[in-house]
Amino acid sequence: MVDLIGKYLPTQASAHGDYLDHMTNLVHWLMLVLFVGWGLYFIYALFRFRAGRNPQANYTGVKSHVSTYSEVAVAVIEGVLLFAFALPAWATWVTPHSDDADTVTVRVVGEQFAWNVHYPGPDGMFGEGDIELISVSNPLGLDPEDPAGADDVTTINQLRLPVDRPVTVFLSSKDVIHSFALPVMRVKQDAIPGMEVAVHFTPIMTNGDERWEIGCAQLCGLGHYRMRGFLNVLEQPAYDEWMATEVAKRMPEPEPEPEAEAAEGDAAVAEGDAAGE
Ligand SMILES: [Cu+2]
Repeated sequence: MVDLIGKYLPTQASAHGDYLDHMTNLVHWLMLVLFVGWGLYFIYALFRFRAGRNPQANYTGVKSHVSTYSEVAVAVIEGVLLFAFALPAWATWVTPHSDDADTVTVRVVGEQFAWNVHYPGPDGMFGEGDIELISVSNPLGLDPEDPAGADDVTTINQLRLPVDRPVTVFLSSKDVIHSFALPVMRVKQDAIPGMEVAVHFTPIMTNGDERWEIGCAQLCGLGHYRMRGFLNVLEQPAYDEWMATEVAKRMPEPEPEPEAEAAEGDAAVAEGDAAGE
């Protein structure tokens, strides 16, 4: 069953994904048993209670307790799946990562029909935003005056993450309910206007040549079908390089004055030395 289902599942690339796939397998085993069981019973009932053999209806009904026992058994198995597997699993991926310093934090804001991605930049702080400032060129409404936002990096439909580091996505929406789906990360979470929901996962492999999608898993309007982004998981150096390039685009000359002064000072000293000799 694991292999059979695995064949149809997308790549599994997150730390918690195997657990979830394991649960999917267990649920499918239960469904297979129920499907075959009910199917056999249906055929048996067609044959056993056929009109030819039962010209007169029987008003007493079934006296055996088999059906009660089997239903209790199914309920018990479902209870085990829920309490022993599903709830503990859910608890692990709604619990924030313990290592704060290592966690990559990203904001993702859904809109009709795109995913806005917002990185806090080197200072680790998200710049403030304001609904009033939202425009075509500023889809997140970031405040250009806010120093915390000066080094922030934003992208549309492109989520880049480093491999093997815990990730927390703060998810929200600008308009209607969307659903942030990263199939390869086994992540799916509704993006709800007015709420910020934290999503925790850890990518354990890079995407290499594969194209990994960000899907919207909630019918959100006419353009829902094209609300599609891409997830790139990179090695740490490649990620750092990309981030540095993006930051440089937004802050073309980081602290130009002190550097220039220092250079001038050095030159003056050099000239002085030369004159002294
Ligand atoms: Cu959507």
